[in-house]
Amino acid sequence: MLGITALGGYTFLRKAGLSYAGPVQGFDTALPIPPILERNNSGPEAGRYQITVENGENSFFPGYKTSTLGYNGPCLGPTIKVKNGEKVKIKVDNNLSQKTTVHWHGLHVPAKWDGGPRQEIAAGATWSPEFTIDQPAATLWYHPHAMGLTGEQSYRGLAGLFIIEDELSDGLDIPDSYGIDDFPLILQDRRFFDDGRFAYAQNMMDVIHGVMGNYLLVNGTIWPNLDVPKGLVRLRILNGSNSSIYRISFRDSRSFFQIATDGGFQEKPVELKQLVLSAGERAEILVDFGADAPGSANSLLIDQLPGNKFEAMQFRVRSEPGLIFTIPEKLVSIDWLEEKDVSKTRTFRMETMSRGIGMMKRGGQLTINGRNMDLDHINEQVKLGTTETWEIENVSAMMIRLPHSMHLHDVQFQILDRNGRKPPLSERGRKDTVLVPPGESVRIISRFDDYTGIYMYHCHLLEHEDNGMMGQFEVVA
Ligand SMILES: [Cu+2]
Repeated sequence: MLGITALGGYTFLRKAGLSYAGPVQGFDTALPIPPILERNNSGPEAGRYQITVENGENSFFPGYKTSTLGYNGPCLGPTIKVKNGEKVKIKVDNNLSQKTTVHWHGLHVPAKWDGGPRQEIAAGATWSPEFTIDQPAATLWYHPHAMGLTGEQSYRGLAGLFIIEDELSDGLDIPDSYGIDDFPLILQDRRFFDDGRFAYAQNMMDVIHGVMGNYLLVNGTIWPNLDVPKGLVRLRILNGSNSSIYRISFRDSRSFFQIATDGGFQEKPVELKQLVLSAGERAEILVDFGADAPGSANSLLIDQLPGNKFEAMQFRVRSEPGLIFTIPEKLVSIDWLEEKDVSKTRTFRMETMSRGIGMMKRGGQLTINGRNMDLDHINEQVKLGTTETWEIENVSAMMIRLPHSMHLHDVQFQILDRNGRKPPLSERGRKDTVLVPPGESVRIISRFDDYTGIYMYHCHLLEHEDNGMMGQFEVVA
């Protein structure tokens, strides 16, 4: 049932109930699984891949059409799946009528192939990055990152997964059959005008708080269902929203096991009943449906913090067991970085100036260390091959308490502490994005190896990023 709600002079589509208890749709669309991007060649030379950024049209509701952006299709993009050590050449054709970029979020690649705002692809142009995968198995992703356009282009549909496998992941006895017992879940919330168009960033509140949607999309679909084997299932979860923080749980409050953070496997599975991911973060989890009755249903609940509650999708347990797996005792060993090896400590103050709200749309009031993003200014210089501690503070003005989500390009870091305390088990591992709640301080440690050049650090709440909460660090020899 669709209703209409008015907000700030605009009218939006609104579902009848906004709580779990409220009426929901029938979960009658099967969850689409993004296809694996096929190589255009075979043999030992570099794998060649094609990505076309294009305009499209999608029907999120029966009878409504939404104009969208997608990679190789109308919405989202194919999953790129490669092995560690593999050399890849990706040809990106920009068929849009505006510039874009393709950023490999979480990948450790040379600065010129990073796909940040310094690597613009003009309308109609082609960009051909090539790099060798040099990092452990992980669920990473790719998305646009052009100056001032990241939020809108992402909102309209541009995002895809980038999965790396390695010998360790191949050797683990866990589900890894893509689309059979190993499922990607790209979570995004969206708001629509009453004619079905995406309602992107219309007022100041949208810039400050991020654009909060009242519909939850899983792999680009509202209220999908997924048939799962009666056994252990692996979910690769991406918070692909623009600015939301999600608390993820199951309708029956069952336990599940987190096995990976942003940048790869954790040392051992972490038992959880709920998991919080901020915009840009990923986690892999194992869920056991082995004791569920065939034909029974469960659902994935998502609380937007603070905001809507979504019954996002339904799992339906098949009668066949699938392959038999158990939760492993141990996953991998992580090379923990140590503070004794740190050669430099830096502080990053993420700040919102309440006095400047009226100016925010022109930029300037969402800052890091008092500065707005400037492509002509290098904020930090980092020496190649060194280890650093970055202390990230969320300085909240009296009236405005906003969360931020700090993302570093180039590296996977580790969280040393949150407000002086060790991070929760769910955050112990390789990370590239970290939630920094209002008033809090997070210390991370990272090594800057292999590549010199200019990379970004920024808030991954995309409306904050687009309004200047970003800076550049240059790795120098
Ligand atoms: Cu932010």
